[in-house]
Amino acid sequence: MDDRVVVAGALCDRGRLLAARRSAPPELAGRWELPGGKVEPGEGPEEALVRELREELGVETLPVERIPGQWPLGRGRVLQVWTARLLSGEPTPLEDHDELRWLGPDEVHTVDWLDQDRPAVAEAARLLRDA
Ligand code: DCM
Repeated sequence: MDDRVVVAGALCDRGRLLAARRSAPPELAGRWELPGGKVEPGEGPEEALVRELREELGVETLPVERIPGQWPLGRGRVLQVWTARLLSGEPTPLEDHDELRWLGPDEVHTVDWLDQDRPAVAEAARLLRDA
């Protein structure tokens, strides 16, 4: 069974991780996530991540490494997460989000992450701390 993959980015810059607050759909609005979206047919996951972060945040990014594991999202979808570096641009909530926040490794627990994002956020915080 091929699960449909949703990719998300643990976008890091100057020792901080980017958190994005969802504005939709209503059941997810107000919760925080690692920004990303669905991989389209024919697209590679890293290519999809770069596209999604460009569309949603207006930035150019470089995927660095996959955070091990994948997390079920329901309806046959799974979440996979890559760490990514900010190459250019200032993240701006262009679609799907209404607030962005850069969090240091000791601040990542200050926002209400989507449950399915929490293991990857914890690992990203650990990587930031060790960097
Ligand atoms: N999603 C998630 N965690 C993320 C990114 C997305 O749980 N870090 C979920 C929310 C949606 C689905 O993936 O159910 C598709 O995301 P989008 O609506 O942003 O394309």
